[in-house]
Amino acid sequence: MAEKPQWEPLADYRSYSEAETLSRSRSFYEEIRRRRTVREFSDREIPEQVLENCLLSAGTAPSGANLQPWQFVVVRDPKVKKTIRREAEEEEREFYQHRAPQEWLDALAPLGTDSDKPFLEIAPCLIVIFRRTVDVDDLGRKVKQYYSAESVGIATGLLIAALHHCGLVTLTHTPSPMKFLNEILSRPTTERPFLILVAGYPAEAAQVPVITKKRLDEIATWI
Ligand code: IYR
Repeated sequence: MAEKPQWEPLADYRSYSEAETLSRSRSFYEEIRRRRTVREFSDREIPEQVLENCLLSAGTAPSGANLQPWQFVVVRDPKVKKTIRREAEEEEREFYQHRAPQEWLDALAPLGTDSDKPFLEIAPCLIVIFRRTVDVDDLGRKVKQYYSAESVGIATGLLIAALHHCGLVTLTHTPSPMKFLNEILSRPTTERPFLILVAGYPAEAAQVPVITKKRLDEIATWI
């Protein structure tokens, strides 16, 4: 039987004056535009409560039918990080040496990436994000999930923004294929690895590639 909706007032909504709205839009942009994907990490630990709050932030994301099809596996154990690095580098070597077409390698060239992934061991924390493709209820019946890729993508975006907001840096890493993560992290086959979010503090002399973001008129059309 379908559940009836229950309603409550939008109590937590805040409205701002026009000036304040503009000022907040600017300051958020100034804050988020400083975010950079970083590949050189320090081994400094992230306080556990900070991680918890960032994951709670991610968990506020909208999702298809509010099914929240995400699972975050926080990996800090050096042995598990080492295993993930070994498996990921094996896939990456295949990717860079054989699987990737020249066109893809050319597109990656400005980022200077290769199959070496030391950050998987150096960074204090790997947040392995899984997306549920199907759920199982208390009676063992299958529950279909809706828009799970979109939902987990949005949650991941919030997580990246939350970590940035408290002075941490991240790297979105997608070894492909990622099936090995189910085995290492004991996740059921109903969950598919989405990406590894490497999180921590930047190494002291961390460098980032010189890249630009598209202009507004390139990314938006007004009708
Ligand atoms: N997964 C590989 C390759 C890679 C692919 C894309 I698309 C990037 O933006 C960056 C890297 C790797 O992690 O090196």
